[in-house]
Amino acid sequence: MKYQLFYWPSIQGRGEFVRLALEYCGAAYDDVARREGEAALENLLARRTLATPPFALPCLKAGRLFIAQTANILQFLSMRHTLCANSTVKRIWTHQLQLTIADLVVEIHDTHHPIASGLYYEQQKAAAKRRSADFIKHRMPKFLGYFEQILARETARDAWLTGKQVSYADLSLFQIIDGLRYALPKASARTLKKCPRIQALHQRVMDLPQIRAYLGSKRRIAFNQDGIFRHYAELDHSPSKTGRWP
Ligand SMILES: N[C@@H](CCC(=O)N[C@@H](CS)C(=O)NCC(=O)O)C(=O)O
Repeated sequence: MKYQLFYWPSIQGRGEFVRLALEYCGAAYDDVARREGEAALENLLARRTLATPPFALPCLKAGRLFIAQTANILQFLSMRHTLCANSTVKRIWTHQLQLTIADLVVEIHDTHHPIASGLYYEQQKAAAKRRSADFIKHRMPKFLGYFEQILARETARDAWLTGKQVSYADLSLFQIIDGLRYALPKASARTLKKCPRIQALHQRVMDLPQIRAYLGSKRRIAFNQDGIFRHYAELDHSPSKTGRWP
C-alpha cells in the first residue's frame, strides 16, 4: 500500500516530521501536492464529509483512513512500522516526547510570527524581536536542556531518547536541531554547547543510511523563508557585553 501525504509542497514545515518517519522506515508514499499542486490540499481541507476531516496539514491517507495532527500520524505509523519500541510504556513515552516537540514547534514558529500567522513578518517585526529574545534566553535552553537530561539518563553512549531503539521522536529531535541551526545559528550554537548528547544524536540520525539517502535526495526540500524555521539575522540575538538582552 502506498501512503499519500498531504502537505505544502514548497516547505519542510510540520510535514517534514512525517516525511522523515516515512523515509526512515522505507514506506512507499506519494507527496501529493509536490506532484499535483496545492489544489489537492485545498480540496482535501474542504472535504468535511470525510469520517475524520483534517483541520490543518499535514494529513496522511492510509487506505481509506485520513489521519491529521503530526504526533497522531507518527503514532499511527509506529503501529505499522518499526518506529518505536514495542511496549505500551515506550509507546506512550514516545508520544509524550513527540507532543513536547509539537509544543516547541509552535514556539519556534512564534519567534517570527508572534502576533498572527496571517500577517507578514514585516508587520510584526518589533514583537518578533522581543519574542525571539525570550525564546533564545529562556525557552530554547529549557526545551533543549530537558531533552539533554533525558539522553543523559541512558548510560549507553549509543542510546536514543527512549532507550536502545531509535524512534520517531529521535528523528523529530534531529529535525528540530537542523532547523534551529538554520534559523538561529548563533543562538542555537551557544545553547547546544551545553547539549553534547543532543548534538551527537543529531549526527547519529544524519548517519542512518535511510536518512542520509533522503537528505541527499531531491525529496528533501531546502530550508527557506516560508517554513517554520526561518533565518532573520536580526532575530538571532546575542546578549550584549554587559549581559543585557533586547
Ligand atoms: N497541531 C497540528 C498543527 C497543524 C498546523 O498548524 N499546520 C499548519 C501548517 S504547518 C496549518 O496548516 N495551519 C493552518 C491553520 O492553522 O489554519 C500538528 O502538529 O499537525
